[in-house]
Amino acid sequence: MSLPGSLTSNAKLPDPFKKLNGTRITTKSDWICRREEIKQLAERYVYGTKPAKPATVSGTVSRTSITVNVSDNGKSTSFSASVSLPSGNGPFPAVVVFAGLGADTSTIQGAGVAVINYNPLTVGAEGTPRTNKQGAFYSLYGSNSSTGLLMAWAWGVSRIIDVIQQSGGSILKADAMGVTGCSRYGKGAFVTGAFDERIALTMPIESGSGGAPIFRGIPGESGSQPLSSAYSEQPWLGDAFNSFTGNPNTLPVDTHEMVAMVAPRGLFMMENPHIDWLAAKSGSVAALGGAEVYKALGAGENISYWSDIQDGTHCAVRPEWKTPLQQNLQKFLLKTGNAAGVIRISSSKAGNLADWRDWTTPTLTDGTPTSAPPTSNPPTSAPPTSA
Ligand code: MCU
Repeated sequence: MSLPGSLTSNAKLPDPFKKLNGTRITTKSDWICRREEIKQLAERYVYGTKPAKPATVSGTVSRTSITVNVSDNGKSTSFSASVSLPSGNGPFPAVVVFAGLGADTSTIQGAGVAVINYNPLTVGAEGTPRTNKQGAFYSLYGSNSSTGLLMAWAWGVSRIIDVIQQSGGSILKADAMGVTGCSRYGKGAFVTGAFDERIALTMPIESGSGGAPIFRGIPGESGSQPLSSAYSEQPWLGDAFNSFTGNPNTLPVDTHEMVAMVAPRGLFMMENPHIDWLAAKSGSVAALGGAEVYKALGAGENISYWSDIQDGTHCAVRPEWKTPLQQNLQKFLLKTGNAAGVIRISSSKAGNLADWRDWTTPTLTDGTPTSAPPTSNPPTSAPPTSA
């Protein structure tokens, strides 16, 4: 695959169904290749590269903690996360909760799902210049790595999943894992779910600029955190994003396609319309745009978006999100429910997808990819990879 040599300005959201060679995908299987293109664009222009699983990943899973030891490039590092199990015997599904902020952990545990308390700052520290990034990720890949903190945090979660997969599954189930976090950790949860197909349920909360909201929407959304601010406040985004903070229209990718990268897996996006800084209007467009890919894949019921909330406190635990949270946990982690996804957009921050797209949503057939030789039993969605 060759990435575009020169970038052209496009005020509309890039067509998620259009391949880099200019043709549009026609089958559900084609999405596997198109998703890979989006992934590579997002790494190159937005977040920085996510290295593949390192040569050596080892560690332990106990009823109270997970340790991760990693070696790559002749360097070694380790980090850990604490575990809180629900009542019962297990093995349990689990949600990785970024830094505890804003997540309704009592509802998660009450549903019979374990909480893995993940401190992303040990993997990618805040408060450093871009030229001297710190944390477990950067001790392996270099303090001058151009990969931003969000992707470093995502890489850390992927290594936790590696260890759980290798653990034999007597305590935690690697095939029933979710991720959540609020605010800057909502940005992290969003990127984590997009880039690891082993994650069954992704739940970003109030992620704001640099998270789920479409980049193209930020300059025109009154009071939202400017892209230049999100880029410079912390090295969350990759260094390459610097070229786009003044004009996101030249980005060959936008966040509706990161939403689409999660498809057909479970996605529950929670946003706050009461704080302009959080860019919920642009967030609604990301959800609506990405939902078109979910629909085309026949998975329209797997995405939820909810910004219709009363209390404007940033990262509050909210009564409105409790039932949909339980339904998402049941459907995607516990496998005991099948509730349809819910889209509830606050009227005060409702974006209009029609304003943002010049493409239509195709009816994808179940056929074999147009770009690959026929197989006898084509997959309808991308198989899990060891991301
Ligand atoms: C929404 O996430 C961020 C926001 O991007 C920052 O500008 C602000 O300083 O912090 C928010 C946050 O993480 O709050 C906990």
